Amino acid sequence: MKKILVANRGEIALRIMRSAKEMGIKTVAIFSEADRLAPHVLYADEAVCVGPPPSSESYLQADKIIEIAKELNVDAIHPGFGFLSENAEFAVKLDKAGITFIGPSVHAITVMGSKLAAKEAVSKYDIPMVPGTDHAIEDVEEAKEIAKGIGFPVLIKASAGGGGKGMRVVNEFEELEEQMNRAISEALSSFGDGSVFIERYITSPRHIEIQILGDQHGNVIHLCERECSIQRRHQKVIEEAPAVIMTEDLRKRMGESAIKVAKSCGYYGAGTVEFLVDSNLEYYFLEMNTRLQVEHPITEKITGVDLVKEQIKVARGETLSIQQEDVKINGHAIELRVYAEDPTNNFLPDIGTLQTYILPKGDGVRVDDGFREGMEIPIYYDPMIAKLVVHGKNREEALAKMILAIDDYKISGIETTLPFGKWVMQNEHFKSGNIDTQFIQKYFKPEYLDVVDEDEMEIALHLALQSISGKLGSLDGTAKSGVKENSAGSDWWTKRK
Ligand code: MV4
Repeated sequence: MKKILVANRGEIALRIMRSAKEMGIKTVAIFSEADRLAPHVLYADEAVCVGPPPSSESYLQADKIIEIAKELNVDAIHPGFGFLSENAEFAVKLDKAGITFIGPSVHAITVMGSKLAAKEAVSKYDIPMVPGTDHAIEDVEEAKEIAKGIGFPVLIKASAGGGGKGMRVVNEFEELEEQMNRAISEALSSFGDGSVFIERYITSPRHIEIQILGDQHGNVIHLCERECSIQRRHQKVIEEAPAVIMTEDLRKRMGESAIKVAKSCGYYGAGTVEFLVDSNLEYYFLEMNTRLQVEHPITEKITGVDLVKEQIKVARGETLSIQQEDVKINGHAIELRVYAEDPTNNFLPDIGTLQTYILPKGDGVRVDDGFREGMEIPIYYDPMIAKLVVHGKNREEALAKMILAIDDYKISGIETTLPFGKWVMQNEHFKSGNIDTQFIQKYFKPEYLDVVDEDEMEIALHLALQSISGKLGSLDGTAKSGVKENSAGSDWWTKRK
């Protein structure tokens, strides 16, 4: 494998290219017209424009990307996450083109892409599942019988759904019929597939996932867990590893279950098995993600394993370079996703220019990002600017490092989730490890962030220096007036007071 094309953008494209370069493999970037000067384009050995800014016309153009790969003699494509990463059709096309897909088999992607097919596949492996149906139901009378057997509250889920879409909680028998009909028509219109199923509703569960790694020779190991309960609208904001509630025994059992899930679909490459964990520490298989995940760095920190390198080695047909006994947890890692979103305004995306962008530094601090100072955040893609990852010898040290790193991370021009992250790190419930998927809903109020940040004078000074040196606007080539930018900067400064 001499040359890899990364079919992605931003921080994950850079992350993948770094590991490829370390392994002596050449890299090819693809980019949309909105990303001409993006860091991933500048970092790659070669780069090709795939089309206009919208993803559907660029990063999702499977055939075009394969044509580029053929022209440039690319051996393998890494899809990153999102975009084409869990698209079985893309994997089939690559196979036909004689290009290696750095990811699992078409079969694994297909089975785990359907919740009902996944349940069916794992059913022979003695894996704890939430009580419920293992088949699609369309009949309301059947649903009533099943729900009575399970007991209320129940949850209706769409088989083709994802990210919480198409889910409906039903608290009592009287609501069931109406909610069933709504769920079916919603599933039909959103996913073109009206299959739904019913489960017991686990109230306030924790979301804990297990990282697994398999090779093409049947070996599968797990790399411990990530606690991902701090989410809003099914989007993770903070993850940590290991999980506070984990015990040696629970980790062993969940790890073994995750390996069984992987074996049920002949999994190879890096994958993640998601579980719900209830207040009695009972766990239930939820679904499997057949890709590298956003939050993979915290696992890399505590295990010392480079997951991207392992993916590449597995794709080359090599056996895993580590065995289960070699996996040891070293310290504690936390990730904060820095989104261009305003946490004081319902986390609405905040677009604009990164007028100030200064990274935190220090031992145990890793920032995976895809932007530079002066760049605009494109509106076409995910609003994640960066992942701020810290690693300490224990959780207390990791928390302290995270708070300092948030303070040292200077961003102006757009609102971000950094102040929200600091609030979480200082929250008593979070500090004691008392968290579940309802955490933000239960404890967070936007007004908790309405404090004047003492960093703001420092940022104002930075902006003033920038305008004197005429640095602003240099990245997109337009000669912006320093005075104008400076007044935008002070606007920002007064707005927060
Ligand atoms: C559940 C659940 C409670 N009980 N299933 C949400 C996304 C989808 N992947 C599964 N989800 C859930 N399934 C049962 N039987 C609660 C959730 C859920 C959730 C899960 C993981 C992380 C955050 C969540 C937020 C709300 C609900």
